[in-house]
Amino acid sequence: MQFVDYVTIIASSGHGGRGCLSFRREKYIPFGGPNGGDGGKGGDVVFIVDKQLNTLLDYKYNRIYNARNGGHGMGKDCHGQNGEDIKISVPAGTIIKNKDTGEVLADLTSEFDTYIAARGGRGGKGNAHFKSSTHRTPRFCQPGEPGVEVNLILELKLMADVGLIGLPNAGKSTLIATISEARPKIADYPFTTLVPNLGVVKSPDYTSFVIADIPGIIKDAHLGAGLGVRFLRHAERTKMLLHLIDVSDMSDIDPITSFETVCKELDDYSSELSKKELAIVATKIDAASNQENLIILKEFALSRDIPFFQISSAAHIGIMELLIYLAKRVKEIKQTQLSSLSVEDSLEKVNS
Ligand SMILES: Nc1nc2c(ncn2[C@@H]2O[C@H](COP(=O)(O)OP(=O)(O)OP(=O)(O)O)[C@@H](O)[C@H]2O)c(=O)[nH]1
Ligand SMILES: [Mg+2]
Repeated sequence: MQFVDYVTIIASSGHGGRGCLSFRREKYIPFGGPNGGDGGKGGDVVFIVDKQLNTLLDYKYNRIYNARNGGHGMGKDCHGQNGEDIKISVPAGTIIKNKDTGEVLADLTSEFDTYIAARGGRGGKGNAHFKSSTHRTPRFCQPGEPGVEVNLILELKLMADVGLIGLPNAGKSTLIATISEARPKIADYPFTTLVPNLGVVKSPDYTSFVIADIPGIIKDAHLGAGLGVRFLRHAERTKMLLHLIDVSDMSDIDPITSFETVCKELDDYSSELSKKELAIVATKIDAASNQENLIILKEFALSRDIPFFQISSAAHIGIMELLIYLAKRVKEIKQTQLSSLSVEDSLEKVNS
């Protein structure tokens, strides 16, 4: 399936129905009084999260969404029909922005989160609404309120706990295929992975977390080299990053240069991202006959106090240790985030 993480759409809500001007006319009932009903409300445009989805593909080609108008009010106090809402299902992690101002309108992260992007116009009041003891024959009614049209940007930032980053061919897709049910394409040429892949990892303590394989980053990616850095937006919401570095004999790049190249691109993309918790993973150690690169990288990680792991996805070496560590850290980071949120909440309550 094609992965689309950025689309622009036009959404308009329905016009409210017109109120009705009418009087009761029946045999033997003179001066029956006003009985014009109210108009129906215009339909809303509503976004709702559907966890089954993981792309915005549906909205790439269908870009215009119009909710239905409200029905007009009718005589005999009949209310016009309310216009039907349009429900637009989006994947979790969709950010909705106003295209004209760039303002973030909503960030839909959990299942069934909803956002009303365009509210339907109110129906106009019929003349029955305006009768009073002093005004018994109101000969007026209200028109319905117009709907609104909004230009929106939908941007998807995947909701993963751990992001895999590294140069092309570092072994990112092989690792995600080893530890989850995800089956990305794997090959010995750069840029095999062209779009991010998600995998659910069942860790040894029976908890699970989501891992994202982010397409390879190369020098000058922020200037558009290779696939560029646009997929790095999917690393922004992760709790931590795993930086994979090939230390096998096949690698023709020194591990520290490899590390620094990717870090520089992260930093140029966003300083927030480069501050994210990181662990270094030396990959393909089954094919490292001379362990020079491995030792250099390990010493480098130790000197910088960065957690270090060495694995071989092919020979299944070191995978379990890595999983135990990831499950533990993801859980701890989630807990700190939750407790800092509740502290913020209680501070807000005290202030208000
Ligand atoms: N010997 C050995 N080869 C591996 C291992 N892991 C990956 N490879 C090989 O390395 C090559 C690249 O692996 P991928 O998993 O496609 O690398 P990637 O980082 O996803 O690459 P891009 O998608 O291009 O960024 C493939 O030929 C894999 O078979 C490993 O643990 N040992
Ligand atoms: Mg890949």
